[in-house]
Amino acid sequence: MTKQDFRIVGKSVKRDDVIEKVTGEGKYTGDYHMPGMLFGKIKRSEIAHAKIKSIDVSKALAYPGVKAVLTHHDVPRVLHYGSPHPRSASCTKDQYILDDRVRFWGEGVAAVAATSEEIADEALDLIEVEYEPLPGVYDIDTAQLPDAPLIHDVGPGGNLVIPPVHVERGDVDKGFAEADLILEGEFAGGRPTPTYMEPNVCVADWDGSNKLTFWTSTQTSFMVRGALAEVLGLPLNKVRVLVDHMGGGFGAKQDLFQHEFLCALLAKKCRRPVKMEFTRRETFVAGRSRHPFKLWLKQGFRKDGTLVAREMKVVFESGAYGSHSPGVTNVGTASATSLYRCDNVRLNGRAVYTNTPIAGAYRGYGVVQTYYALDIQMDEAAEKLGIDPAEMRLRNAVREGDIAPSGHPIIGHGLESCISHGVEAFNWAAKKGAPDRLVAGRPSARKGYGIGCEMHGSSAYPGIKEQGNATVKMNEDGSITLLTGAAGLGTGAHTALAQIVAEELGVTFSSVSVVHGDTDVVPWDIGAFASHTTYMVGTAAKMAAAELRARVLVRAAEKLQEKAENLEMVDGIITVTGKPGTSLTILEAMGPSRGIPAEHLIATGSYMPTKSYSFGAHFVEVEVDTETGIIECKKVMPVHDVGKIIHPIAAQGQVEGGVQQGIGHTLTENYVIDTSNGRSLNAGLVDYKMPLSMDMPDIETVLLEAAPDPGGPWGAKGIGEDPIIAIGPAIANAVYDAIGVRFHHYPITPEDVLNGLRAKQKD
Ligand code: SMO
Repeated sequence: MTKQDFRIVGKSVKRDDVIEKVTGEGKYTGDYHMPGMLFGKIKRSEIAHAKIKSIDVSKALAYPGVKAVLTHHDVPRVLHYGSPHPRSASCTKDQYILDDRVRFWGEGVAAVAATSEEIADEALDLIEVEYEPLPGVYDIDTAQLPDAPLIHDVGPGGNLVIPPVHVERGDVDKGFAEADLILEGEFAGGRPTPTYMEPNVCVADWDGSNKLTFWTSTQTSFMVRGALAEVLGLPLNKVRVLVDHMGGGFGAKQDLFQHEFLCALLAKKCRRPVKMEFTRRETFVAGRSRHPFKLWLKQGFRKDGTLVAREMKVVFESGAYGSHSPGVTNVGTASATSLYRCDNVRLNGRAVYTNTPIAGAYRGYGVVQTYYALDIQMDEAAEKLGIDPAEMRLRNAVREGDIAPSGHPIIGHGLESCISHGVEAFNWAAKKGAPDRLVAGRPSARKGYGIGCEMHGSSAYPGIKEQGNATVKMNEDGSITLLTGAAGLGTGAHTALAQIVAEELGVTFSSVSVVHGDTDVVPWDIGAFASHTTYMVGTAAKMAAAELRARVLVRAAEKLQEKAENLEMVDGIITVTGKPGTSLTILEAMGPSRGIPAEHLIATGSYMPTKSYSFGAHFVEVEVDTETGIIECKKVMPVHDVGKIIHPIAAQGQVEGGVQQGIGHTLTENYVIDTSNGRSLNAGLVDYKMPLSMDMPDIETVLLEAAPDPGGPWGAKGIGEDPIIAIGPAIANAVYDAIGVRFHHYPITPEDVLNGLRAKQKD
């Protein structure tokens, strides 16, 4: 990478959306109101697995203010994936918009449109459903029994969502034969949900030409357009999907949800706009959680710490429908080929249906689960072999040229840099080597230190190409409009894209404005996920900006009678190298003559990357109270290699948010399903404990530009998902360091701590 002075990239310029967000003026989908708009609500099943014998909507229909009711008799009987994501294409189509059967407690069985939300709500109680209960499956083990009740008639057999994923490299048996130490363990994780601030919401409106306009809180507007068009039997240009601001997505807003189809169908039936907005409770029941999992891991090590063999079996719980299970199973399983290098691996991944709410995409996408196990067992091996845990990781860290989970060789490996940097900055050796774990002034507390590592791919899924596009327009006054299909989840990625365009084009940051999320206007985009917006769309935007810049300089060269290659453009001013005093503004080069610009300046960049990996290491200090069992995360030093930092504060925000979410899923967050009947036990924020600001540790984020990726803008890589991965095992390892009790699951609750301490005392 050539050395370059950056004017805009690398600076924490003011994000153009922040003022309107903090003043409450930013528009979210829920803010849209239209004349004559109706409100939709969904009747949800109160039984987890049943046939619908009959459904009587006559009383609801007769209720004043009710305009339409839909049941499975009234909607197209089309099977769909639930997730229109290409990663899910290996999934059997397993969802109907409404079926004559329910497969989880809370699944929609009917939808109502009425003149107010209250009336729609009241009408739900007037719908009479008669169920014929079916035996249910509520956990991973039962789902795999040979005589387990079957949840779907489609699929590869049993309750499998997809055929098992098998990855094998090298000679595993030979590897184990050469090992001095073999460790084997079982791991498991609960069901954290992303708990975004903005509940899912959509508004549907049909016009006289039978065109659907659809506002929705989605990360993947073009996929929503595709799925709606397919099910409604419309060409793509008759469905327009718009996304304004979003209050978070975290992966879970990638699906095409039942309420989205129903909202469009209700609006069509009523010939009036319809809005549907989830309650907080519905975000749990009908949203998407992380996949609960069970995992068995066996690894062999040499005396010097070298990892020589790895065998893993993981089962992900998909819930009632497939959604992202193919992607999560493939990515989660393949991810265990890497992080810590091992030539001999045998991995098996499965996903099973259960009669529980649907698991989907959630930040960390299968990798959170598998790396939790890898990093805890790495710590156990270090202890058994008498090697410092950081040193153990340095010896095994993935390196340049190693094959990544995507199957591509790794270019730019930042893991060693992250570990080494953190060891110094965290003062690891001194802390870890301290003679005791006592906490001053708190006799019942013990402190402990732990490390966790991660690597995560952007656009790095075997066999799937992701694509980002960006269009850059120069307006007649020289101002710039960037058009992108990448949704703005609240990550700051749009600001980064504007910075990239301003930097590459040679204009001021404030002269670039971003238009996003209207499928009729912006270039096609696969969606904002996989930590790839800045990396992938950023490169597309840089390409478009470079093309535009070249065309401006050609015009300027004509006017100045100079060669274009002798010209420079900075902040919209074109100068001639070596000739101070000669300059043109963009407008003078391109400007309108009698209102007509010299040229229609519009360029589109298109980028289809194959892979990119970013790396990180988290260093954690915890305090564990041996009387209450409460674990407090006191200090976290997340060290991340992002290749090139585009917007330091936005990147830091991503890291801090990931740490907070990760602390939640490791210590307190778990959406609990009663395994005797499939009912949700804590679908709401009173009983589901997210960490709040008071629970936040002191976070000292370190961003490194250790291993730039040649495919990203000036080497930039993804940062969205990374920080949620390493924090979990780092905490579990720190808890062990504090109290000498090993936990192989999350969340690690106070009860677990007290039970663990009691069991240890008995030993
Ligand atoms: S879980 Mo992600 O938005 O690929």
